[in-house]
Amino acid sequence: MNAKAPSKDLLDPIENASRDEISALQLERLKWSVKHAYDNVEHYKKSFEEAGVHPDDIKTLSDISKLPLSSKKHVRDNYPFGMFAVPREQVVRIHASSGTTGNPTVVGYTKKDIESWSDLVARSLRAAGAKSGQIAHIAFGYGLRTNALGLHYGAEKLGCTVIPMSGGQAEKQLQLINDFKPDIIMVTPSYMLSLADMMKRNGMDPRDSSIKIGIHGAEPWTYAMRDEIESLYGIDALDIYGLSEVMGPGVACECVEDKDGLHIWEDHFYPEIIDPETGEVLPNGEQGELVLTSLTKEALPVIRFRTRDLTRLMPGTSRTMRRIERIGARSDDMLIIRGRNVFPSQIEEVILQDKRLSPHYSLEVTQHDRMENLMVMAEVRPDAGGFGETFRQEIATDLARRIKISVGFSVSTKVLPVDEIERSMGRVKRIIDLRTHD
Ligand code: DLL
Repeated sequence: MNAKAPSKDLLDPIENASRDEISALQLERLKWSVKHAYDNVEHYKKSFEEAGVHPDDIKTLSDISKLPLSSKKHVRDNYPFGMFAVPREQVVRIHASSGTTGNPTVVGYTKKDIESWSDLVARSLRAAGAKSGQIAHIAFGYGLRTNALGLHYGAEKLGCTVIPMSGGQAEKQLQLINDFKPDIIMVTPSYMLSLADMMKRNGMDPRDSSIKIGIHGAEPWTYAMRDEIESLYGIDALDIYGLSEVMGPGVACECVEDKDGLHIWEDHFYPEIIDPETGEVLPNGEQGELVLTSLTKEALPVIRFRTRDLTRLMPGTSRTMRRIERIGARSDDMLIIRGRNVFPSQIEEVILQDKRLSPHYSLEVTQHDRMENLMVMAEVRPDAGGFGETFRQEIATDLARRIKISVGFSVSTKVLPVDEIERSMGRVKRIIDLRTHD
């Protein structure tokens, strides 16, 4: 895998620097970032002191493991601007998460941070196959969240003509896709599927659209889902990753040459994989929770930030920068049913093995007299070869059997008629947990 030819289509030569060069740059930047956080953010000063470490203890890259881990909770606890490492006047942009529970997490950027972010998104888009001069339609929501604006600045930087369509308004999306003829679309994978449904309902074939590249992220999606999107539209569908606290979209992205894992932009972020239970750093290649340290951020440096995303580190391919495996799940997305663990992506894979089932599904967890049950609700495709109750029941029985083999325990299944599963209008919500948690 590592023997693949380097890409000839890099935006930035650093993407293919030697590993020694990358490590040397990382160490120099890590020392700066750790000192910057310690000197300017009360939280880091306090937590370093409690752990008995000082920025001067960072002499090699592996010394990073001496530093305490940080999390979303610390950003929340210091609401709104307590994690900023520069005077507020130097912060040119604020973003915030929706904050459905507790305070929103607030993130800030200096002018230079916005520049780096745009550079990294431009680099990501180029890796995904986008080119200067192409038209890019952005169907992520514009607003407080980092998604759309981050991608927008990067696409402009790359030299694209950007259409800031924003999320929702499916009819308008279709009209602009038809009339403006974008080459690239950026949207969640689940909404990309919803758009294809809408097109078909309006008598359009998604394969006839002008779109050549789909850049998708902000939620987990499987390889089976990628195949589905690629064949529906006849495009290359690439995975882009990021999170607000660490920057926003563009921390890592797949390259069109390999479509196999996401290159993490290691000149700006230092990745580690830890055991989510113990916090121990895991050996190279092992699956665990991704922890990221920013190396260049001014306004909101993050040191050993726990992403909760489960993945593993892999060597580079078309670029020397290492890859993370596609994020199958977040540690907090894991469902525990009758003491057995299951991730929604495992169910998704089994559903998509059956060509009679659409890629839309939802999972409902219930509890009766302490007995927990997982109900998998899938939906028949219009061209499944039947619609009736008996036909759907047959598929449901088969689905239950295959899920049991895959996840190791019994679930209930229901296969609904065409279009009965609620469609994603942005970030999909697949799990309905009706259990009463004490
Ligand atoms: O979702 C940033 C983003 C926007 C990434 C657009 C890609 C495209 P947050 O709202 O802070 O930021 O949510 C971050 O979303 O920790 C993951 O759990 C999940 N996530 C983001 N990208 C992917 C992906 C944006 N490609 C959280 N695959 C992260 C799986 C993803 N999960």
